[in-house]
Amino acid sequence: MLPPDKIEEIKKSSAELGRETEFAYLLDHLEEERRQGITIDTTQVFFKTERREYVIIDAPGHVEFVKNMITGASQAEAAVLIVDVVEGIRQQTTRHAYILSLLGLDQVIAVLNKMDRVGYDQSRFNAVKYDVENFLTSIHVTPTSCIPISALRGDNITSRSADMKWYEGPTFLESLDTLKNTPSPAIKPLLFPIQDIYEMEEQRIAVGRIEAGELHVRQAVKVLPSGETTRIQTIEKFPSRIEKAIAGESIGVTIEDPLFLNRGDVLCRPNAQPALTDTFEATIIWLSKSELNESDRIGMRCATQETTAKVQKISERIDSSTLDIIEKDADKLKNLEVGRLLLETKKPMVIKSFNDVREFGRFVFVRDNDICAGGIIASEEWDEERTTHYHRP
Ligand SMILES: Nc1nc2c(ncn2[C@@H]2O[C@H](COP(=O)(O)OP(=O)(O)OP(=O)(O)O)[C@@H](O)[C@H]2O)c(=O)[nH]1
Ligand SMILES: [Mg+2]
Repeated sequence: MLPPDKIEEIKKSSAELGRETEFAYLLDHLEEERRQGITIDTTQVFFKTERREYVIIDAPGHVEFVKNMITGASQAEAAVLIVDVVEGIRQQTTRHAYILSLLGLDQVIAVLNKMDRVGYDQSRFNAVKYDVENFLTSIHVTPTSCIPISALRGDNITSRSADMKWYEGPTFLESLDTLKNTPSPAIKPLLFPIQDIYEMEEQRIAVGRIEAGELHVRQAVKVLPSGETTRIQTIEKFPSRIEKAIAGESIGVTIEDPLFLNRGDVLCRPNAQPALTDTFEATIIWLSKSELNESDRIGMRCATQETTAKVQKISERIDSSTLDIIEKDADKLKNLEVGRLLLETKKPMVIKSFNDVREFGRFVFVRDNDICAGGIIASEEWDEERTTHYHRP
């Protein structure tokens, strides 16, 4: 599906850097990425099959860029975990897989790449497959398939490999088409976090994206955290006006009463109000050279809500690449470590478990204008089991 001028550009850039045609450059646009042969930033590419449309978000593997990887992964519905079959499982494989499970991404396709470099050997594939599946199972991720490929030569990508007749599973493309669509949260009670207020022609329009449920004109709504109630007067979906909007839509609303809505307010149904809480447990991955200490106060953003959170307790400190618990009741977290925390926020927040409503189940920590952690709200399934030790077979 690549347009010819794109292929030309890749050939030219590869030649200039003295390499064979490097399809990796399709996703690595930055000069620095091409020169060093690594991905730094995330890139999106679009394509479609007969079944559906896809957006691929390419994410970097290198440990220095975990933050970018998380940015990419947090927008995804499914993940493709690529393992070099020559190298087998490495630290970056386990760390990335763990982050996927941390983000609740449970649809994962594993591909074992560079089969050409091991002579398309079935036993090498089986050995690495065994490791990968064992590891993923230990963190409660079940790969939908595990596919031997050569990205360079196109084996088992869109068509079956002539050099791996022993492989009977799906090609990569076939396996993409078996992924399930994430169910729409429209059937849940309304959650509409307000992102901004536009003042237009004497009107105040509150804009944002509906994260759960639906909203219609004249519907009664409650504003959180204030608790005031009003009714929806109009729903604007520029440039037109609509009667009803559902989860996933970005809209603007005006209300019947002269209340002052603000960024960070959440509109819900008066009879289906989410709990407001200021104390909860969460799991985070800490991504800053400076440490996070117990009792620290740190900026927190969840959906459009912003507050300051105090770290009441670090109940576990976990190595993100081995999943080993380094320490219980720790007093600090270091770069790239995972922590289970008890947090207390300055103002009451609408918080949901990640499995319930994604946008209200994840958050970031901000210090000195820099995002330094990503986290999710511990759900019922997020228990001791998930942090069991992993031992390579
Ligand atoms: N022999 C062989 N080389 C491959 C294959 N797939 C990729 N490569 C080479 O491996 C190198 C790295 O490829 P990339 O696509 O940049 O790898 P990546 O996983 O995106 O790397 P990061 O994004 O930096 O983590 C490039 O030189 C590719 O040409 C393959 O199937 N066979
Ligand atoms: Mg890359």
